[in-house]
Amino acid sequence: MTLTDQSRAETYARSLADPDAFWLDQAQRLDWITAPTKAGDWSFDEKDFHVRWFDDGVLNVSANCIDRHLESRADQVAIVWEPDDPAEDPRRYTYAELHREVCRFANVLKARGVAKGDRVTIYMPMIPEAAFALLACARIGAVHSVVFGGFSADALANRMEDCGSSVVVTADEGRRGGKRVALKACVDEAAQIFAGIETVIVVRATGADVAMQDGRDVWYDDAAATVDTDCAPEPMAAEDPLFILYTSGSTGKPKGVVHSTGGYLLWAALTHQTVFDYRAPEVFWCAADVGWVTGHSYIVYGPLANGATTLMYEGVPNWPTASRIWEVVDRHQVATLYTAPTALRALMKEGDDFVTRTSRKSLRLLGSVGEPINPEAWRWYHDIVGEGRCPVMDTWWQTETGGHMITPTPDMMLKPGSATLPFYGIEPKLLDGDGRELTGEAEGNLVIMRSWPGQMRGVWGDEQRHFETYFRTFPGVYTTGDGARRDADGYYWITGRVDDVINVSGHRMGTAEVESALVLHTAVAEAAVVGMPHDVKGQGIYAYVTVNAGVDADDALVKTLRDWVRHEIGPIATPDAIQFAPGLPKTRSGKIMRRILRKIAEGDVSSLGDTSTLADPEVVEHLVANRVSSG
Ligand code: 6R9
Repeated sequence: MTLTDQSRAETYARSLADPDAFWLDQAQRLDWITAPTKAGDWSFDEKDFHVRWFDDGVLNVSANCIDRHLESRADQVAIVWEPDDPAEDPRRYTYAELHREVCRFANVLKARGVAKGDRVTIYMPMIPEAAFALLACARIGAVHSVVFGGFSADALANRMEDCGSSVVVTADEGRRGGKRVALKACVDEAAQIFAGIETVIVVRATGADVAMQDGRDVWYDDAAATVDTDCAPEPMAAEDPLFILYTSGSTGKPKGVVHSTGGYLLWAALTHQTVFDYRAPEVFWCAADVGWVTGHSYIVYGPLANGATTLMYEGVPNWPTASRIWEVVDRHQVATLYTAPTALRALMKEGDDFVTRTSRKSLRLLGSVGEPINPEAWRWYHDIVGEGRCPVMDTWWQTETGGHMITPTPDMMLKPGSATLPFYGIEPKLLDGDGRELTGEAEGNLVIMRSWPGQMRGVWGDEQRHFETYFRTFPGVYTTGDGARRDADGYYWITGRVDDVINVSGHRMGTAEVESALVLHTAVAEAAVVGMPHDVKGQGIYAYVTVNAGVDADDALVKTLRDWVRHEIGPIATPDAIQFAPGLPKTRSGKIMRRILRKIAEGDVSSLGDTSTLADPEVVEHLVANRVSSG
């Protein structure tokens, strides 16, 4: 590999100047059954829209993440698992053991009739079997769709129906922060909603007594006892889909973002290696949940493709105490910790003692992801957690991008709060609202000019939606939905979403989704949801609700509606504030003026801007007078 001996700027310049040579060279990081002779083949033009990478290459992702390491590191730990309860023992799986576990899981899936191209839903707690399930799908060419264990039965059913998945892998229960999560019961509820659920594979995680339905439900242990521990990896075309992951957009239902086999894996592996300067067998800890893209790329695929020891943590950062995350670092001698600003802000509030009473000497590098990191949290992470010796990698990317896009590398000059510079092959630009390029120091819509290997390949079952969402607003470029500022050094500062997506604790939530859930309740006539600043979560959810005639808009209803949304979507969608509104500010054509609702939610009522197009200006006065604070 030629990367390590060249400076970032030189390598970056080469990646743009001769992309074919650069990417075919990079592709050698992977083990190919048939090596590709082509790099990128793509067009963002409407009439010829397509994105393909390494099109004639053939490989298997699980063989890249496991089998190819067996010769040199069979006995190295691949996955170290830290349980929710610190009194319990961690579990460790070497690469040899991982091979056995994944083969067995793959054979269980096969025995239940799962074949190449079939969709398998994974609805799991953070236990090693979740990683085994992902890799088992990859091994046999099944397309996995992980649904975060905090999503509701309804959300699970919708996602299964959307991708036509009849098989779900789950556990009896999950555990987080000392609490139990009834996963299997949720699957049972989902099966009442979506009748297409034919097979439920249940991993015994807590030993809870759960109902099992004959013919449909099977205990993983029982099934695994009857299968072989070897399973040949399925040869896959580079462009075959590896997984679907649902993510929220500004309109409609969540989209099933589709990622490829070859390009995605290369992107995950290259960014993990380069951005974190990964050195095997150091322990790498990405403290995300495998239900989000961060978990896919930086707990499972990137680290394992690089022969890393990856840490999987079942619990939450602040349980049983605010020292837990640092105790886990010490217990497993973690070299790199990759987490979200929301966790840092929550821990920061608890005081430095919880940090300083731990050692953290093993830490070499820190990472941040999921939302803009405020300079104060950045400095605390750098100075207190890392004692000034660990560079902070603030990595900007999205579910759609597969891996890091704008990010520092450890040798660079850093600025607290800036994601710094584009990664290899990434050519960002800032555009004004009319699509004109802004040069030099500027702030505008962040777009990406050319394709990269980790780019999403489609929206499951809806090619047109892919184009409309990302390539319609500004023709010929990928629109990120984020705003950014570029400073005099060319460094990028992400300012947040410019669309109707809010970022709650680093998790994406579409305002339209929360609105649809609210209006499903019989008490609600109309609802409008916006983001509001929140000192720990980054953004909170502020809902304006108009109730139906005869309904009492009281505190009891606030609680009812919060519980309702929690049940409809999941706890992460629970509104932080609900304001009852006799009317919503609308234009004469009936369009809700969200700009005004956002300002009121922010408490910034002195600058409501132009309200002359409002159909009924008095509505705004009422909203301002009755603004609620979160709680
Ligand atoms: C990886 C992930 C994507 C959205 C993205 C942006 C925000 C992520 C960020 C960041 C500022 C960072 N975001 N990382 N904003 N600085 N380092 O989080 O994917 O869940 O799809 O969210 O998150 O707004 O557009 P996803």
